[in-house]
Amino acid sequence: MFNIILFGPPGSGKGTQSQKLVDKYGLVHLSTGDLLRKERKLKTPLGLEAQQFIDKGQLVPDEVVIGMISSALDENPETRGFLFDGFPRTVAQAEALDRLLALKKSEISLVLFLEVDEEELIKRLVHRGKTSGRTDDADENIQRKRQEVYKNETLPVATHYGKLKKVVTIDGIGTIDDIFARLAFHIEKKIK
Ligand code: B4P
Repeated sequence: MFNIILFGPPGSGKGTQSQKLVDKYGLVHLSTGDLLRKERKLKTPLGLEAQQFIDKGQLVPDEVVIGMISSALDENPETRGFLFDGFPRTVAQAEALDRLLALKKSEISLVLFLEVDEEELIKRLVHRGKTSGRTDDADENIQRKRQEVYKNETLPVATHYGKLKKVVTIDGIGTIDDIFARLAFHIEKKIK
């Protein structure tokens, strides 16, 4: 299996690029943000609990998202690989993912790290908030909180995979097509 993590701060374009990458490479797209929003829409107990964290710009507890990913891996036994988008967001999630993949005799092949400066991120998310209807996009204080949580809790995930020499940093500023070309270049180098 060829498994990719699309990594980066909130608003770096993970969701935007994931759509294009799964179309091109035939991977299964696993976005914990999308899975949590689906649970909320269905008003499941998990979705309602998760929303309380999301609305404050905090991370949803590890055991909740790890459980969701574990089920999604089991539901797709025949895939050629997964694209993880917005997961893992803590080192505990990364270690759990590594264990789940090892059980399937697989591993993370590549971590693509989208780098975007903070002011550009806030600008994008405030702009997205005008149309997305997402409660966590609604105000700039929540955006700043999310960036802070990213630096404290999520950035160490890059160090975890950096030690395993799996991380490639990509400039996340430019047009959506330019950034897609940069990502595709590194995927193709690795697939060969
Ligand atoms: P997510 O749904 O993962 O979303 P995100 O980080 O906000 O955005 P993303 O990076 O995907 O940016 P996008 O493409 O939309 O997380 C939401 C919340 O769920 C988290 O805060 C957390 O509470 C919870 N959660 C999710 N996963 C979790 C986990 N594993 N553990 C714990 N909690 C978890 O792009 C942003 C905007 O920029 C868009 O408007 C887009 O159009 C624009 N844009 C994209 N590319 C651009 C470009 N090149 N130039 C200009 N604008 C661009």
